[in-house]
Amino acid sequence: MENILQQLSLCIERGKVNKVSNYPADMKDLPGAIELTRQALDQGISAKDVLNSGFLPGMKIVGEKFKNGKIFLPEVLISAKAMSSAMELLKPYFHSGEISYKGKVIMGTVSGDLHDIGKNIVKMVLEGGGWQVIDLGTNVSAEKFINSINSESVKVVGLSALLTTTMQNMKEIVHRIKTETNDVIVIVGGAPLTKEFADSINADAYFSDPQGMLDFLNQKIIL
Ligand code: B12
Repeated sequence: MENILQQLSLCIERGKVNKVSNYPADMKDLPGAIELTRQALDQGISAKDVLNSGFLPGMKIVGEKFKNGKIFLPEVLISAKAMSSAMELLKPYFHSGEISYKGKVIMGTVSGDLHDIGKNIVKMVLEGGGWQVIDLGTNVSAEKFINSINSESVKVVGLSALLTTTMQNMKEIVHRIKTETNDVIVIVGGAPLTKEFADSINADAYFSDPQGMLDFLNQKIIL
């Protein structure tokens, strides 16, 4: 069992989607994340073990390598593709309740801002870490965040901004979330932000990379 889950983890880390994919070249013709997930489930390995000992360790390595500058954006995207393709096979187990997410997080790019590449990467890394992400997309207003927090009963929100102008909208959105909802943790990120700015708008935390947010959620938050 350990062997197949280690192979699965490696496929996710290296971005090997399935047997027919030629990437990465040194894994050509080997089974990929999809085949190994199917094989593990067919062998009677529980979906929970496949998730916890196959998917999560692979994406954890990816998140850490990206944080430390050892890999770059394209590699993260390829790993995320391997993970999300194989994750399709686990979906029925989430629906049946056999496996559950660690918790739910709302993500969105703030009003006026259409940049979503960074936000989408954060989303993929969080999903790869076992969190369910409700993605509100781009140009998201305070109302939309607040409505979603209430209707989905979510306690963590991640806001992204890429423009120095829309950073200012973030201030208003954080303020409204803090005053119009109860005990919601607001995490902010995006290239122009700093920890000082995050503190000045009363955000609960700032991270420059997805792994920082994932580590924070895993360590600090029990939902
Ligand atoms: C791609 C891009 C676009 C694309 C966006 C496509 C898309 N779907 O996202 C398009 C062409 C639409 C675009 C439009 C504009 N852009 Co633009 N764009 C960029 C560009 C080249 C890359 C941004 C990017 O995706 N980076 C890669 C991602 C992975 O990085 P990231 O977003 O920072 O995310 C990482 C971290 O910050 C963090 N993170 C991000 N969000 C969050 C959230 C949380 C909670 C956490 C924890 C972490 C986190 O994790 C991510 C992964 O590590 C940058 C320049 C540059 N090289 O950065 C300009 C840039 C951001 N754009 C700029 C500008 C000015 C514009 C426009 C105003 C141009 C115009 N005159 O029309 C418009 C604005 C449109 C709008 N209303 O939003 C300026 C901003 C300048 C400023 N000071 O504000 C930049 C810096 C270019 C420049 N040098 O002038 N842009």
